[in-house]
Amino acid sequence: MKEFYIDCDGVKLHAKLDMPEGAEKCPLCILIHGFTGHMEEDHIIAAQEAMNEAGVAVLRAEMYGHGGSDGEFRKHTLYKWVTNALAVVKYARSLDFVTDLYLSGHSQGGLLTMLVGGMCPDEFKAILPLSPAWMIPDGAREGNLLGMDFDPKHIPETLYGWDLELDGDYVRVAQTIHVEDEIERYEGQVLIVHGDEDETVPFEYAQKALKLYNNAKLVPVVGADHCFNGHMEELKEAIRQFWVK
Ligand code: FER
Repeated sequence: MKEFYIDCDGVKLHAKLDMPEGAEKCPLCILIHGFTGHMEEDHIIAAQEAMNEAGVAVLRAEMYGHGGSDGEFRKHTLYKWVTNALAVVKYARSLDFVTDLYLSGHSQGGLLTMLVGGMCPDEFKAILPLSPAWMIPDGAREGNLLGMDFDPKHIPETLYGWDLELDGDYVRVAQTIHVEDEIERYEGQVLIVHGDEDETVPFEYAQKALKLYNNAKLVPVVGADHCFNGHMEELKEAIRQFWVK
């Protein structure tokens, strides 16, 4: 494992690169955590291990305001995360051992994966959104995020929910994001893995994405919650199977 920082316009992004055993040249998958998350969470490690076992190098990166990266949590927005992810993609592209590039992320990182997939439609061999939280922009427009209601036309200075404080700019940014447009722009292969008992992101969003994508596969994990607690082996198996077919 190699630990380092990737520069994003002066913002340091904490990253770790894990190589599969014995590989010289191999594919690489960028892997991104969710909202309030970081790269050492059990489900992120599980995804990383499954990819490594399938012969894929994994570049875990932490986004603005999360984990060991620069920035304050309350000031993160999806635009900042998109800018960060593009810097990570540029870094990954510069590595000469990489054969094919893949992008994966959990929840808000899964939403990010869907957005960046649409922005770089020729960059990735496939994208793997895990429990992607692509209802966030809808929630921002409807005035419901973090389990709290607000007036979407009079966005509060700060959102208080889930014991967190989040700047209103998060909502302003999220309101402008239309995930369907980016789904349409990405015509490559997509693997969605989602627990059918997810209490944070409704499973129906995975079914809706499956229909909208040109070439998607959905692996439901029966009985699993948002972070696949108690179902880590099924998450790993879904990911391994994607490569080892
Ligand atoms: C929300 C529901 C889910 C929300 C964020 C999430 C900002 C993200 C969850 C995750 O990334 O795990 O209302 O509001």
